[in-house]
Amino acid sequence: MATKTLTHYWNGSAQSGSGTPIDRLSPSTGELITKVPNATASDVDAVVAAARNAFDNGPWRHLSGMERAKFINALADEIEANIDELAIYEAQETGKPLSLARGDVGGSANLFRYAASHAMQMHGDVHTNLGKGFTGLVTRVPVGVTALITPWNFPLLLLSQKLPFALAAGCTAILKPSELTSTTTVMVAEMAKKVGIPDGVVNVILGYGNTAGQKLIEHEDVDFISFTGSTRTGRAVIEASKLHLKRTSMELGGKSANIVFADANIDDAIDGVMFGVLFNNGECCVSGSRLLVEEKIADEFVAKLAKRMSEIQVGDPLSTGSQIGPMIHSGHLEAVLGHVVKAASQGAVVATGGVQVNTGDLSKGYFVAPTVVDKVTEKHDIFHDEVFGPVLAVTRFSGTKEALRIANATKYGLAASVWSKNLDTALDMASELQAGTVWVNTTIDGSPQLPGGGVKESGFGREMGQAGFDEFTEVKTIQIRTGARNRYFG
Ligand code: TXE
Repeated sequence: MATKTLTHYWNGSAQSGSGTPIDRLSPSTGELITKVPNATASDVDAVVAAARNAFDNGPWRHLSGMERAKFINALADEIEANIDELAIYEAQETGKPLSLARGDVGGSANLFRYAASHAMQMHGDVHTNLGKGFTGLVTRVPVGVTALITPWNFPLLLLSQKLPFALAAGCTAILKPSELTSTTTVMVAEMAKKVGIPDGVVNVILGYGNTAGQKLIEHEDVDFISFTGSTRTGRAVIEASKLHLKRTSMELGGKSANIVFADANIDDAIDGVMFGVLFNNGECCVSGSRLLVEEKIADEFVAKLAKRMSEIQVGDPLSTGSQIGPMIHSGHLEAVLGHVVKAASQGAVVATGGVQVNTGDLSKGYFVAPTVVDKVTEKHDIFHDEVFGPVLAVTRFSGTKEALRIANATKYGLAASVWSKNLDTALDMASELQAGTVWVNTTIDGSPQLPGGGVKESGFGREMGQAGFDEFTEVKTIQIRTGARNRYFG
């Protein structure tokens, strides 16, 4: 595909901006694939002014929920109609296999449809038993101008966990994608225009996080920041939000465990563990990057797993048959391999992988062989650090109590999976695991109705489900007295 040149987008039209463009090179081939403008402070002021004006003075928040739902559903139709193009750009820029990118596009359309149903159901409560002549209305109103900041691993899908919910609530939005993966976000803004969403409701600002992003989160006229990304940047966002006491929602990093008991269906568990750590090249916030396996089955389980992992097809994301693609950029490739080298130097055992794959067609990309690091304990850094690649850290345990202690022994709390056919074991674990989501005999599963999010240093706030919609609303109470006033001063 030819190089794509992007522009910012506000007030319903493309805006070239004034900063020096950023070159996005393919993580598979090193070719220039996208030119991305890098917003200046005045570009950020302009995009925020557009969103502010559309919220304060535009029609969007005054439309009926039914009307907003029609627009959001039309956007879902557009996303589906453009699945081929959207998926290719996603696969090219992120390095995820094309089949997975197509799944992300379909999942995104579903999120828009689900969120549209919330637009129609947004309502409050009426209190009529507060005493004679006293009525209370507890209403839900849109939170206002929202900044939706997304990372590079699922550009469209993570945007779709935010944008349609913001739109359903009547908010206006400024989308800030990663400079590495901006194309599909701009395409969504263009589609919003095409389906007739009023100008200024969906806007995009492009560029680096520490300049464009930082200016955006500090801006007085942004009311709410919905952020997905690293825990380190999440802290910076919270710090900036203190300036004007903005509300925030944080979807941050993780070190999720797949916990396999001896009574599990072992073949299902092996498949689940592989899916958990290899899904999206391992660049996934809920990645099952730790395996906790019961001691009595551990040797056999790890041997089988390592063999299966070594057979995975690593390749160009656009080639059929590739099961995982390259890391997002060269610095990340080095970081991922560095975690493995450090683990080995601290005494863990690399059972398979741990190397770059750079032969033949893959010589110019950032490919990592699926990796299993065995005999990991809480003393090893790899037990705690988010690797964000196809690297599994294996720890053995004996019994439910120890499994639980080891599972909870990280600063993160995004997700966990339990593999057991014993209902008592599964439910006891599920209730005590410190995680926003627990899967039982499945992993990285879900549906738009089910909220996701973290505890501990994985963040706060929820996306999807009723809870995800509520994030974009504010509760407003209206108290009405009728009849003669019971005078205080007589
Ligand atoms: O994320 P950042 P990065 C983890 C993962 C990865 C690491 C670094 O371990 O290796 O984070 O990735 C914008 N003000 N995750 O550096 O920096 C940025 O432009 C405002 C986990 O890419 O958190 C991008 O749009 N915005 C994660 C978004 O924040 C700022 C997914 C995320 O970037 C900003 C991705 C600032 N000061 C990485 N600095 C997950 N939970 O899925 C950056 N940004």
